[in-house]
Amino acid sequence: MIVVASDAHRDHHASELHDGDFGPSFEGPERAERIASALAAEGHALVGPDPLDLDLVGRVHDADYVEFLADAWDRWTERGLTAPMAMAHTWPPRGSAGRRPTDLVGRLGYHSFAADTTIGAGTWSAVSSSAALAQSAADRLAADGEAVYALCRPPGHHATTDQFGGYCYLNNAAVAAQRLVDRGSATVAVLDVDYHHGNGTQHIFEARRDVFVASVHADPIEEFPWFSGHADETGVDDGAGWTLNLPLPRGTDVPTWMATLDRAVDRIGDLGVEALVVSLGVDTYVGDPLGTFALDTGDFTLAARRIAELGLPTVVVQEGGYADDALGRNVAAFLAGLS
Ligand code: OKP
Ligand code: ZN
Repeated sequence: MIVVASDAHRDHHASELHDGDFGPSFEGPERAERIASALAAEGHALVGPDPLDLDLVGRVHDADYVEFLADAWDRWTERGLTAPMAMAHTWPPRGSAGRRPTDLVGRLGYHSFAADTTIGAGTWSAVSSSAALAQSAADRLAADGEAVYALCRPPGHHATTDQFGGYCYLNNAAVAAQRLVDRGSATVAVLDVDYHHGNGTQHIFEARRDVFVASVHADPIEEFPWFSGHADETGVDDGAGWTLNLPLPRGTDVPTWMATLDRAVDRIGDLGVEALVVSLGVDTYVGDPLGTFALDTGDFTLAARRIAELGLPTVVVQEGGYADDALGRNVAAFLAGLS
């Protein structure tokens, strides 16, 4: 399978406020390195991305937000701040007017929703490259119909139209889905199997009837991202019925997870969409430090086989997965089941 990958991610090594401790993020460069070497060893062909099309990004994110992300690090240093990571410490109180602060520190709060995600010197270059991988994967799929894997880092599914958080800045899966629409697919499904709810992807597409978003994840009542991903969120306005959330309790066993995946896959099959984007988080792995599900490496192959039964042109976009030692084999196992 074609794997679209880049080294630009290496300069992005963020910090994270994790349960009260501030330290290196779980989402580090090692992740992509492990996946790339495992896939190369399996004989997959690694290719680089084309330059990012900012007009494409502007169809799934607010233009002001993208400009903010691109400039934030320079504005941080120009403001005389010397900390190695730019981050917010204040978010809008519920019911606030929501006016956008002009000062950078206030703007960081306006454009983020979690203290687990910071911006450093190499962040924009990694983020824009990660989105370019998703764009290029979609272009390749549109050209020849063969499934493509985008080794995106940082991940994207938590990034909303105008907020970063959950280690995500630009929504790579949304970029891929939008590209497939722009290249002629009337309808596309995003199937998000990451342990965490893809709140950003839902937010971007919830009022649209051309991109269906289905997600199997830990119940947000007891897990990050806490505030969306409930079963009764089924789409908004024109998008009514075009969002499917299948939350599961922490500690859910593998047979239950597989049966729930089946429900999402069946629904996608019933809708008759023309293309598929898989948001592949492997933090459902039994050994993942951020997850509580129990999938083993072979289960990723079984999951992929089930998804492949849809027979849809498919782009796979990397999301989470933090058991660094097992990341490569888990992703390789999934791709093996797809083809
Ligand atoms: C990103 B993706 C831990 C709490 C906040 C939550 C994890 C973000 C997961 N420090 N971070 O969905 O894998
Ligand atoms: Zn996750």
